[in-house]
Amino acid sequence: MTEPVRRPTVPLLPTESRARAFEEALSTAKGKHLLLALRGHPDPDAIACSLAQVHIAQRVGVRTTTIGYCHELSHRENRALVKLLGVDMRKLKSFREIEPVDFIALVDAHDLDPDYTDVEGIETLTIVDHHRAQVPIKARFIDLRLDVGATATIFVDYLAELAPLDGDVEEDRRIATALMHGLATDTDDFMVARPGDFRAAAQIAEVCDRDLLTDLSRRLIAPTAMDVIARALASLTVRRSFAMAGVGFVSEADRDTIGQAADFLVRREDIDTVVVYGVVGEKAIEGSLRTHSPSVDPGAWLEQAFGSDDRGKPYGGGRRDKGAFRIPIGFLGRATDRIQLWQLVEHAAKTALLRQIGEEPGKPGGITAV
Ligand SMILES: [Mn+2]
Repeated sequence: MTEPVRRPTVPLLPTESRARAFEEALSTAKGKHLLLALRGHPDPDAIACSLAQVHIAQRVGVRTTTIGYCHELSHRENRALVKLLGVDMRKLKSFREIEPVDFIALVDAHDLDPDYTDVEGIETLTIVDHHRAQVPIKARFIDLRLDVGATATIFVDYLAELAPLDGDVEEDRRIATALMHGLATDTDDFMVARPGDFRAAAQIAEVCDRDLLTDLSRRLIAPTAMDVIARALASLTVRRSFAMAGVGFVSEADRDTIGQAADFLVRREDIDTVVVYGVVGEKAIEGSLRTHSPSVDPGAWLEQAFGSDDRGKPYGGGRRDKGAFRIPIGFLGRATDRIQLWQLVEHAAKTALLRQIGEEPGKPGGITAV
């Protein structure tokens, strides 16, 4: 076979050599225009890695690097990040909206967002990501590491090798701070960080702007999430170290608030596991589990509690310290008496959860019918 094959660099290069290979690929864009095309709603990890790649691209002589995105900066905290760090980002749909793009680069994603248009014929130069590839990926340089909690960790590696950050340079401090923030948000404040993430954080800690980092990590809670948390607190039932809360009806746009409520409640001192559930979009009972109990395996636990659908697929799944479930309510969703519908859901969910923790519903200490 003489056909040239662009092999992914992943299986071929040890991590130490990848920084140089990344630099080499990037230097193909010397004097050219590179578009860092972010996928989905840009998050702190993706934004931080973009800043790092722009920094390295400047060093190798890329003429212009544009950071582009096509979906809103959705959380106020992400907008705050962009503002506080003065990140120059361009919202665009068509690649023709900006000066001609010579090459594309992807960070924290391994395929181009399908919502971009006029992308044909432009080569993807580099892909740096930490998500398992769901689709075949193609680029001149690929670094896909599944053993890190954030793409920021990979960029800390590159920077150390290619363009060490200097604590006396404002721009360098800004990049380090963004990377630290990306690392923190992608690893749930290092709770699920891997050894590589800790090493990366240690490497950039000295260069970070501590005040700016504090401002960035003052997490905001959306009013809708606050409302769902309030409902969860009002309906909280605690049994030994287990807690559960039903939050009623939640719109599809606000489904993440159920997980946020669970994140909040699991911090209660006397419990180690919590399940928060609600009816989302009048279509399904959805719930989130959070635990720091060593004996609770979220996936197995939820499967035992709620079982499986007709095809044998469990309603719930999870790993490590979190899990989620979704049980379609089908025709019942059309019921116009929402109070009754909720009572039914609440009863079914509580019954299943109490059985799972070994309490017989309806018996003293259990629940009584509403
Ligand atoms: Mn990430």
